Parts: sequence; structure tokens; C-alpha cells
Amino acid sequence: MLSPMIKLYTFGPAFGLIDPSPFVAKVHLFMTLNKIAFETESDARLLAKAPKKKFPVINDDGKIIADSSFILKHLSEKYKIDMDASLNDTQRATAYHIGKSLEENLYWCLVHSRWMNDDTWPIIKQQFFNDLPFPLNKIVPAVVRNGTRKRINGHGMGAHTDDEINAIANESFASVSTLLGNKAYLFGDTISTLDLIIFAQIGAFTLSIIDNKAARIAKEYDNLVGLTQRIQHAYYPKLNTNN
Ligand SMILES: N[C@@H](CCC(=O)N[C@@H](CS)C(=O)NCC(=O)O)C(=O)O
Repeated sequence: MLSPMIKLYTFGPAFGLIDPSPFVAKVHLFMTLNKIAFETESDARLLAKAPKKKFPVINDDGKIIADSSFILKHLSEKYKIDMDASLNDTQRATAYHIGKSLEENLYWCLVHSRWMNDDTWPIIKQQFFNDLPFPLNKIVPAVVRNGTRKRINGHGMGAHTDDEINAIANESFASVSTLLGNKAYLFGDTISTLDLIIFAQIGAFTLSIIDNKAARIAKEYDNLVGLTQRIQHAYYPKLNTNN
């Protein structure tokens, strides 16, 4: 009997990326490169029904799993996949913390760069709210932007100036760039979970058609552009990038 296809709830491709959410992009890439059959349902309105009010979420044969790390854990166990099999314990521990730094710190620089930048805001508004009828199209974007501002402030990133946030992002790019050096992947020739996170979190800057200060800083790191582009071209050859 054919097992039902896994459904991945997403925002849908945008800005030249497989998904504007780096957490969705990580899960999408994990399933794509491990050849796990899945289908996507792209509708941000379904966020209201999501257990944690965030994407990604998967429905695996009736089992609903929210949060990208929990999804990867579930799929790794179910399909007996260990993307970190070639790593030793120290490398696994290091990868965990670099990944968390990108997902819990750099991510907020990304949100700030997209939502708080007055130059970038029109692109965000167009992408997420263009289909709303009048008068919702006049109200909802400002309400959601305000909610996002509160979340960035709640994290603490929002207390910094734009220049400071770009400097924080730059530290992140610079340190990952140094660790990557001229290797194919962070830990050598084999792709690991951390590379998925780098693709998702740093690729959100280097591969995006959004051209702002933070993206320009990221694109100064040739090896980061190279890694994220190589993964994008290998697994998502149809996506347009500005590179
Ligand atoms: N820890 C979560 C983070 C997921 C997350 O922050 N998703 C964002 C998009 S990048 C989201 O759905 N935001 C919608 C909202 O907050 O309304 C994971 O790893 O999946």
C-alpha cells in the first residue's frame, strides 16, 4: 500500500528563494536532498491553525509536527537518516551551537532587514499582502508590521540601531566564512545538517532578490555566496537568483 504523502505547510517560493522562511527552507531542502516524497501547501492564512502559529509544519499521515528541528528529528528517525554521520562528537556539538546562533540570532537580523527597512518594506508588503481587498490592504500590512516590530523588540534585537544590527549580521557571516574557508561544506566534503541551516539562514541574504544593506554585506563573502549558490543550483535549479 502506498503511504500517504507528507504535507509541508509553507509560505511558498518568494524573493528568488524556495521559501521566505529560512526554517521552511531548511525542512524543504532536507526532504528534497534525502528524496523524501512530499507536497507543499502554501498559504500563510493557515498559520492561524498551526499548533505553534509558525511555519514550518508537516502532516505526516495525520501526525502534525511543528518546528523545523522537531520535523528534522522526526524524519531522521522515521527514515533512518543521519546527515551528521561523518561528524565526531565535538563537531556535532559545535554544529549544534553554530546552527542555533544562526537561527536564534542572525535570523532576527534577517527579519529586521526585511520588515523594518523602509526601502525593503514595499517589497515585503507587495509579496505578502498584495491580494488583500480594500480596506484590508490598508490595515493588515501595518498591523502585521507592528506585530513583527514587537517580536523583534521582544527578542532584544530591536533595541539596536540599523547599523548595529548589520554589524551583528556581519560578525555572523564573517565567522561562518572563516570556518568554511575553502572547503566544499562546513565540515569538509560531505553536506551535513549545519550546511542546510547555512543555506537557509545565510542564503536568505545571499540568494534573495531583495537588495538591502544586510544582503550586500553577506554577498561580500565569496565562499558563503558560493556554498549557498551551489546548493540552490543543485536542488532548486529553476529558482531565479540575482547572482
Ligand atoms: N523555531 C521555529 C521557528 C519558525 C518561525 O519562526 N517561523 C516564522 C517564519 S520564518 C513564522 O512562521 N512566523 C509567522 C508568525 O510569527 O506569524 C522553527 O524552527 O520552525
